[in-house]
Amino acid sequence: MSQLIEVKVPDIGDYHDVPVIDICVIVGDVVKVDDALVTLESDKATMDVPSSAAGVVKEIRVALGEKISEGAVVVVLEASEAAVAAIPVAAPAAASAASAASAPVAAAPVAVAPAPAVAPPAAPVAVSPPVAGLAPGAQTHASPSVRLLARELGVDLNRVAASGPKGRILKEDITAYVKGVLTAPPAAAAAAAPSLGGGLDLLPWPKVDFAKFGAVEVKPLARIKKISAQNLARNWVMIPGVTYHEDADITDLEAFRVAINRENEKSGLKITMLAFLIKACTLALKKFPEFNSSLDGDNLVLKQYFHIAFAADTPNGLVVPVIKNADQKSVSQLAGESGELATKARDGKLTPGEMSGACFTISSLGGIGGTSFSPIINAPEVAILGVNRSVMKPVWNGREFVPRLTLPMSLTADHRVIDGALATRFNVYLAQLLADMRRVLL
Ligand code: CAO
Repeated sequence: MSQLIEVKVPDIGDYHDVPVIDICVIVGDVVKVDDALVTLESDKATMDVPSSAAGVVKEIRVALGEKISEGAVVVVLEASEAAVAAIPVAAPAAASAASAASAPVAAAPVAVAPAPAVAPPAAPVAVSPPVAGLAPGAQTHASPSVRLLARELGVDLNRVAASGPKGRILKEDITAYVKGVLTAPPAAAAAAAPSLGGGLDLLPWPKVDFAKFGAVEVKPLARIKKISAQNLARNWVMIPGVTYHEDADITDLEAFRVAINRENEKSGLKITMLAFLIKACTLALKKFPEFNSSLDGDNLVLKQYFHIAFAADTPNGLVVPVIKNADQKSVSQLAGESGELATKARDGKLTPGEMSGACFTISSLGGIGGTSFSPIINAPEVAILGVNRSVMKPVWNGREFVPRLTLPMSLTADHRVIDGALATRFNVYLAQLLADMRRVLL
């Protein structure tokens, strides 16, 4: 059994003679409850007239541009028995004869069968649903033309950020969404789906006209910043990195460094803390080989060489030169080579070969300050060590507090390869080496 239902313009407040700007169904369309049938646009608002029932569109009673008011029949639907049964459940305003009686729209009576568990078959009621554009809690708000555009472009409206009034999705929002997808870094977009189980469902980047709020200056990003931004974004999103903190007592090491540098003042060679860190890290990598590895599909590639990278701050952005076979070099050689590479980095003269092949990276902010941070792993490496400025701290030696020079270390490790216990063991060992570099000889 099927019934004909006239869907009418519901109560739309004080609006009269509102033009129809869109008709989003054609005869024969199958519609569900709340599907938009037509869109009306007054001088102040755009409103969808949603379907009050599920069924098949038999007749469209309005034309584009026609001006209609509350109570005008928009569409005639042929509802199946099941579809009709759904009407009062889906539309609470029409669920009782009382509310129907007080409904402002004098609709043609239709047979409505409420859910049997709730009530016996009710008297015919008017079907006058709320207007979707005005109803709170409705799903996505978009005019049919916008919906049509989204359908044509294969855009899921639930993913589009709305900028229109009352959360309405506009054509520009669809355009911005599509642009965002097309300009997303290909590596992140392509790689995210398989490893993260269905993609990230990220919203498009917010587009703001900053000049609306005050004066601005637009500066194109330096080439290095653009490249590193893409790498950093991918690494941040794709690596489950956890940062572990440890304090290393470098009181004796710093005293030794200062003494050696004083001794060598004339030669000009300056031993840096970074050089000691590189040395200590090569030993820690040898003791904990997982740190000297890379993920390659289902394999873990364990490297038998020890190339250490260090982040260098340059006027154009961050670059990461690499000291090859650092384990085979003395601390003096490491100091000399890192100094040369840092100078080349600042002058923009590093070759690609000097920036590739790293196993592990050190990011030293010690010359600047800070107490801790969370460095981002430089893929395909699996860990990075960050250090900040060393400070004197009172340390309890069992009898009293003594002043010790303490180096704050922040180690970020890829949890897919290195768990917390291993990372902490690595940190503790590194701190032991720095506390007493004689251990390097062992
Ligand atoms: N604690 C206290 N002082 C420190 C220190 C530490 N951990 N590390 C360095 N210093 C001191 C140095 O001894 C030096 O002092 P003097 O001039 O009195 O000798 C001063 O700070 C400057 O050191 P530096 O940072 O220029 O030199 P470096 O060898 O320690 O580091 C380099 C070289 C290239 C790592 C560094 O210049 C640099 O670019 N660091 C920034 C790295 C960075 O930006 N990381 C962030 C990456 S994530 O955004």
